[in-house]
Amino acid sequence: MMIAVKASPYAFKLDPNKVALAVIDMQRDFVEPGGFGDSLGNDVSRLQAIVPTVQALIGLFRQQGWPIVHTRESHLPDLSDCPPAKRNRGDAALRIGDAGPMGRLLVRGEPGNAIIDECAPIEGEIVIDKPGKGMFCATDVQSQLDALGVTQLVFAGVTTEVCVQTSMREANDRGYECLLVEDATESYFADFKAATLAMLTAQGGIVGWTAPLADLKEAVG
Ligand code: TIU
Repeated sequence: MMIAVKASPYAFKLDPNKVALAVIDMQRDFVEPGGFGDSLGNDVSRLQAIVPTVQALIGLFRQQGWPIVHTRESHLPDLSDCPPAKRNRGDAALRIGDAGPMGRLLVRGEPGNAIIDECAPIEGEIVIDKPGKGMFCATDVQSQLDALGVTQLVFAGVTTEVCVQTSMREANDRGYECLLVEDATESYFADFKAATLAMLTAQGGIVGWTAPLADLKEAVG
């Protein structure tokens, strides 16, 4: 039985047997001082405000027994999966792979690359290390979702217009119905978040739907 969630631009029909949550890049590298996001000159404190909401959303999916995918933006220690075009981008003092206060920036296994404790995956949840912004680029997430029969993805995480939007667009092109939880995502730039929500839902939901957590919770009951 479908669950109608009040959403923009119109109700999202959630299928409890086909839905999964995708929590994008809730990592120390983006949320804490001394990580990759900070090295790019961003105010990382903006992202910390959504942590309780992301936690509550994860809790809702756990309570329902629905699948959860956690992603990490990360590179192998030898950076063989980091194109020079990515590593050389920008003019920051520290680049991907350089040593920062939480270890090497955006490198798999380093302390700063971990998902923050509040959102940490538990046994049985899918964890995807991705070298790109989108979750489908150079990962096996699609086959893992196929194995579970997932056709709908609820999105949360950081940052709204970079890894979250890219992942949602990739998912939309692969045929998933996508719902972004408005207060469980954040950007370093308030106006970019607002613009992203608007552009995803324009034209009858050209990329998908958005809704606040309260409306998802109310619908799920
Ligand atoms: N810089 C920025 O806004 N984001 C990223 O580099 N990665 C993610 O969004 N995870």
